[in-house]
Amino acid sequence: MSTRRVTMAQALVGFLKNQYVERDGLESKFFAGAWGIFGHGNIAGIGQALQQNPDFRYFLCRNEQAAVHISTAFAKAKNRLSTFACVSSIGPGATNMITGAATATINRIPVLLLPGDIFARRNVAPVLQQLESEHSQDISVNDAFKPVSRYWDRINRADQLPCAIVEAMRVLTSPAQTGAVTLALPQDVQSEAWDYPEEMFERRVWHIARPEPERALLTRAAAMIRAAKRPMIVAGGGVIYSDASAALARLASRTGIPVGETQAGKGSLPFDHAQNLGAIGVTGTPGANIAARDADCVITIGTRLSDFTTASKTAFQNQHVRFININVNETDAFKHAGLPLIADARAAIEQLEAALSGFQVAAEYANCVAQWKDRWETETDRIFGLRHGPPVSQGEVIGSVNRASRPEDVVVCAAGSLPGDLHKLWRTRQPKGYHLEYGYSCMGYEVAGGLGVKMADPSRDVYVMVGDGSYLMMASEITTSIQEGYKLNIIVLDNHGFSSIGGLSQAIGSRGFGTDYRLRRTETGELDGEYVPVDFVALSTGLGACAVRATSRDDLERALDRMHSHERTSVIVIEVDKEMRVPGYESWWDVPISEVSEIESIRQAREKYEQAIKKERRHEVAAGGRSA
Ligand SMILES: Cc1ncc(C[n+]2csc(CCOP(=O)(O)OP(=O)(O)O)c2C)c(N)n1
Ligand SMILES: [Mg+2]
Repeated sequence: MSTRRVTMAQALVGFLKNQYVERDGLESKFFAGAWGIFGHGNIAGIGQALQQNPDFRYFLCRNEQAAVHISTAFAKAKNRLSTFACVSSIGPGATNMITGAATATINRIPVLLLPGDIFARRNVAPVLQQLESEHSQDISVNDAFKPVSRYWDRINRADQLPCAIVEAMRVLTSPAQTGAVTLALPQDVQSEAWDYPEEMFERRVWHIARPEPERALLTRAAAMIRAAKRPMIVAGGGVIYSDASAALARLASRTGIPVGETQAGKGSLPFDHAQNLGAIGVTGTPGANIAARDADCVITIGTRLSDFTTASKTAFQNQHVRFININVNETDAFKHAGLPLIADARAAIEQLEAALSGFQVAAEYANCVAQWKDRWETETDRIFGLRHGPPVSQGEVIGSVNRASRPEDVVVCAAGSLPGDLHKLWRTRQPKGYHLEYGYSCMGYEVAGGLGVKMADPSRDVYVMVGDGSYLMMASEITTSIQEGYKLNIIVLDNHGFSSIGGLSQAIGSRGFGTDYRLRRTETGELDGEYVPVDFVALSTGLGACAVRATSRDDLERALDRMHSHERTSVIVIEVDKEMRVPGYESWWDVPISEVSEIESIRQAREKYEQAIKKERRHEVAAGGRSA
């Protein structure tokens, strides 16, 4: 066997740069390079290996958490067919990546994390940044990656690497298993040489399968749909990752079955497709939520059925409702006692369409769908057309940005009140036009995520819409976008704190406690003074962006216009009225309220809560579904 004597880190980089994936006959490189920050825990190992492999590009970011968000957003925009590796030193550099790892894993997006680790040889311990333990020397902060990784390993000997990296690749390229994969790299082992088999460095292509649904279950599913009076489809992220939008559009058009979209699934259909009722769930449209309420057969495709989609299990109220779950992931396919079609979304949709040939929903139901759609367009126009303030309303700002963007452009967002409003209002015209990280809803994802999306397809303009709270948490990657020459369009909606959690606080009777950015007043000892002054324009220009403030709607539209001519990352800061919210429609979310309290408003909220929770269903124990 011919071998190559290289360090463990050199072998790792040598392997990663030769990994490819193939789906539907199309091949692409799986890793677009590595993001990260060096420290003593990786500069001499992975850092040196990256330096001698310029064809595996190293990208320097400002925060390791951001490195993972950039990579996650890139991989999501690439339908999980490509991603980055993320490297860090030991200790804080490594643990900064844990939030990113959780974000990737919860959203089922592949990223490879390579945190440095303490010496395997141990004799010099405790090294700088080492967590010591009395009961084991086989522990480091990197053990904290275990619950947030789909595969976790520590390379304690150079010759362990080949066994670990093929497992890492298996998980990263598995549509059902994918998420963050962590290989912890002790800093001494990174620099140790071994005679690695030459074969390890050959080009390797990982096939991404499109598993087909089981025939017998597909036949049963088609029979269930044919017998249904009010069938409905819930489209999740899996529709988009599987590139199944065109297949779904055909199925919906031919059968007339309406579609509700989850956050990850928004964009599955263009907003004006005749069967697209838009957002479903807590942040859904009235049409989608009424359709869900009464549906007797719900066909879910590529969704985890999170509480935002199921309105905390209150969305589906028909006593006879049954679920058919199309999902590559077995756990998801069995949810709600559904008939499990464990399959690729596109393969299953195409086969279902064939099995449903000639089937159409009743004319009366089709009319309802058309009316709901019309009414929703009118409601969206009303919200976009408000002339509130100044400060203007958030809904108007969304309307202006939506109009300023082209169909192929992408809106990026993650946390706050914007995700719900965007879910309802954004008119998505292409499957990749709506990029929401709403699995982990991680404040700080927005700017970093925007950079990942832009890198995935520089021909699209990226509009990052971000609240002041999230912007303050991590605006740092503006600097990185300038370093790399990727232009982002960032709209900062400043409402001096948390509109989302502030609204929730009102709803639970807590009157906004701890959700405004206000100065502490000596008289009261509380945060109830003037607003904390923050100059977001100065912050943005300080990081290297062009930035302007807009105060009115006309101002905003002029600034959006001018944004097109800016060459580098550009920021518009606009104050929005926190109290002028987009309403909720026909839905509910379970946030438990104190059973006892000294505050009257909390007692009142609790009473309402006790009524509302009665609507929660136990679909998981329903007979039928899988045994039907
Ligand atoms: C990292 C992180 N911390 C806390 C939260 C909980 N949280 C959700 S939204 C929100 C407020 C976001 O504020 P901002 O970005 O200004 O958006 P707004 O609610 O004002 O629209 C908080 C604290 C979160 N999602 N992520
Ligand atoms: Mg805010």
